Amino acid sequence: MAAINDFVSYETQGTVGIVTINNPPVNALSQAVRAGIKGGIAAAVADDSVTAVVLACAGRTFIAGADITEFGKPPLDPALQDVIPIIEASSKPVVAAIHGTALGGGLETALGCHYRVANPGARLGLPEVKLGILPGAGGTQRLPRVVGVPMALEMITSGNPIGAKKALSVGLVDKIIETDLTEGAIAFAKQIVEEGRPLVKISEQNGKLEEARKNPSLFDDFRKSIARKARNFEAPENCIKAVQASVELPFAEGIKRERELFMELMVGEQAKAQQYFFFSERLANKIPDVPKDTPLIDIKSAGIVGAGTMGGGIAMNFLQAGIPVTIVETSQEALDKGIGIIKKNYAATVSKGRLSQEAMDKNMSLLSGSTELEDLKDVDIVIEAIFENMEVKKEIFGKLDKICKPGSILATNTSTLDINEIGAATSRPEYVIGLHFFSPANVMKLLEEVRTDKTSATVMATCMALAKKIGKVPAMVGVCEGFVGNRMLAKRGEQAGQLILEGAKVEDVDRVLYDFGFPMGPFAMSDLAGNDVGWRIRQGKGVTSPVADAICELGRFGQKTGDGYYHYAKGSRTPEPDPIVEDIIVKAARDAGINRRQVSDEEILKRCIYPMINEAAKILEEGIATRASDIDVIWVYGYGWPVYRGGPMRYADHIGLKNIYDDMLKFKAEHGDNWTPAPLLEKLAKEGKGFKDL
Ligand code: HSC
Repeated sequence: MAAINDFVSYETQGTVGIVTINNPPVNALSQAVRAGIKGGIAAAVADDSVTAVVLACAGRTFIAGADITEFGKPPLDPALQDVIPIIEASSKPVVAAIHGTALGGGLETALGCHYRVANPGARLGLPEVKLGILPGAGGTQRLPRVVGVPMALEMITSGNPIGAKKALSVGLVDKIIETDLTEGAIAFAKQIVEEGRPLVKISEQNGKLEEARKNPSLFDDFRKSIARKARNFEAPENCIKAVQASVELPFAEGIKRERELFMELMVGEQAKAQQYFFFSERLANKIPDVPKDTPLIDIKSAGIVGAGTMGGGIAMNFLQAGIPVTIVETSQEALDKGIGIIKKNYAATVSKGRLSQEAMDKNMSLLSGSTELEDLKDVDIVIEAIFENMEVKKEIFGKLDKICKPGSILATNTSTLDINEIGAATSRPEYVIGLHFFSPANVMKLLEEVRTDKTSATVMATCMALAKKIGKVPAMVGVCEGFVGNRMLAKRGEQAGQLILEGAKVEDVDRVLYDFGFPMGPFAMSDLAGNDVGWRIRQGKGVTSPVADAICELGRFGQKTGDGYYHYAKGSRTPEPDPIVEDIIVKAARDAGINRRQVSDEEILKRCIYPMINEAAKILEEGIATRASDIDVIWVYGYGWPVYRGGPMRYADHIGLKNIYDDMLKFKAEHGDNWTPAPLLEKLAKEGKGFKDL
């Protein structure tokens, strides 16, 4: 085997030249890899002993894309968009041998090859849109030529990969290799030569574009179909324009257009924020005082206490991952109801075609119910998901401690209670941890994991790995009231409530936050979650909130009762402003001696967002969150913070901490000490720094 450079090698097997990339962990297309591919192809073309070439990757995956760490730095030759045409121009057929994931620039490289073979588990996609950009090395021009325009639009604007079987059916791969991939690819390459099959240059294939040429409204129809999902995002629109160029322009012109549209996005704030977020999500997996090689507990079974909405949703995550679950309720009736809801949820997914009946049956077969905690004695982890009551939780944890085998993890889904205290109710506090799922628990990606003073490294490392296994994105935080997410949310809620007393309309507050990019504003969110939830918590704490309480006293619990902060017509989820609510607010303001006034959209936004940022600064100072970027992960995945703004901490840095600090002082002069800037915010602002500098 001859080394082309440190990351790419060239060897021959009979008449086939093999160019192998070895750039762990994901074979990203760094400058050296690009140079190596160029050199490898040149070596194969110059090698008279070979008639065909295989492009393969060592390690766990085919090329997973451009090297994102090179983005924003001066470009280094050779550019990928220059290397791919060299592959395509090879006088000998080049076969890409795909395993793992061929993503972004990786798939674009494979599309430059004349043929593609893959193993059955391979996944292929163009996820650039998730990084705020578009495929910039020919992907928007070549993919539609292979899979047709509608499918290319879908793949490029969603960024979601497809499996090998699907790829085969649409012509994106030519063969699935069930045995050794490289050997299979070599055999395939030889066969190509023996059969005298052509060098398929995708750039010259126009057949699949014809249909789109006859249907000019296709692009506008597609735009409309993704409008809700793509709201406020810049990249999907440029993706559509680039694919449109593949239909309307000759290949070379289309490539130029792709480049322009790519660069437009690349220099924008959204791309920077989304790329920052990509690394933030991965950084959140790392806990500084938990070494990488910490031994893990093998989680082969789970128990869940409580078959309510949360318990059921949590169970579904485990079932989906193939982990058997025993769910425990206090009565058979409650148990049957809970299991019935899980079944109904799966059935709905089956009817929408998003789950096969077979998969549903398999999931349900992994679920068992019980009314006895004793049935959890052998499980590897228990997650308690009952109502928020410290005494009851302590009692349950005390019992679980005695029932469960040594070494099993005892987790609580509490969103408010002190988990140190819960841990102290057991003889194994080092095995106690918070696993705070977000509702609906089978949908929301975030898992806020809460370490106590005693949680062991093994338990933390196990729960971080477990999150990934059940399809969640974890962030580890410490114990405090509301942990990270809800503690910050409470600050936004306080201001939203205050703003409507001062004169802002409920629908204005919601509109401003919706326009900012949240899926909905705080009042619509409260109506969705149920206004009675907060009411009960306030009653428990002996605190009042005049407007929110008055709304609940009228039985206006939100969408489920048809009325809340808004009115909902029968069977509708569309919020309609309701004069009754306005009357309640006006009266509450009068009682509090507040002179109502016009409140600007700018003030609404600042007053809702800045207190959250200030609270986050306190959270960081207290060491409750490890890094500012972990807070961003929590807000994007748990609360729908728009990812194109990176998260609250990244947004704060974008606005400038000095600007936020100055506004905080202005608000303090008007509204009092609640607005006192956190010492960390003050320090960073005065030093001209951002959270990124911590
Ligand atoms: C692209 O390809 C643009 C093209 O159109 C070309 C444009 C040409 C013009 C360019 C002009 C400038 N780069 O996720 P994991 C790291 S855009 C660098 O935990 P998994 C990751 O940070 C790219 N690093 O593993 C982590 O590092 P850590 C399109 C990358 O097994 C480690 O690898 N491609 C990287 O759960 C392991 O990652 C994508 O968006 C990259 N491309 O998942 C794919 N990808 O250990 C992005 C990963 O230090 N990658 N790393 O924390 C993924 O989706 C996942 O990593 C995989 C593996 C599914 C590949």
